[in-house]
Amino acid sequence: ADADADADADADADADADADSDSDVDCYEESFEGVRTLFCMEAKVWPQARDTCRELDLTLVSIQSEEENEWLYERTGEYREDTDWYIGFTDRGGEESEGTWRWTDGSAVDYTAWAPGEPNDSGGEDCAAIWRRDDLGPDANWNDFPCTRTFPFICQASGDSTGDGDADADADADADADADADADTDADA
Ligand code: 2F8
Ligand code: CA
Repeated sequence: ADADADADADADADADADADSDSDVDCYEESFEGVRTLFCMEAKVWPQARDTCRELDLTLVSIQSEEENEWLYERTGEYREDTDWYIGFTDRGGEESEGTWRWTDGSAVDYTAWAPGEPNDSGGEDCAAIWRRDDLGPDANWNDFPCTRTFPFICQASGDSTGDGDADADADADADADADADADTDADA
């Protein structure tokens, strides 16, 4: 068992070394109203996308306005229009949090842009993405997906000057620990 523990520790050290090297993360950097916003091209399950943003000292994007949503729709279309893109909006964490959507950076939820009929938790869906379906415009284009789907993702600096830029870390850790559909993908992380 000790040998296993050592092997695990080595694997962790390798993962950390990878995480520390920003050059491993394939993202395009832009600015929205002065806020660093990264479009990261490698499709990942939601928990891994969240962790990748954290490793860059960012969070998955939170969207505060129609202007920002339209900008993101336009920019994601430029980088890859044929896929959906993860954002930092989730109701993971089991029955208690089902239906209570939160931003991973702790922002207040005062703007949403769900597509018609969404979020519907269809078969268990707790992670939101900008849904780039052809029939949806830039105004109402979010959908909840299973967190195990892989999509490219958007990281952003927190606009929160209090510095509590990863306010949801605890809730997320609890959700990670939950023995739900995310468990398998988290084990791979
Ligand atoms: O891929 C998941 C996705 O599947 C459907 O859309 C294509 C569902 N829509 C309806 O059930 C109307 C989405 O809600 C679901 O997220
Ligand atoms: Ca859905």
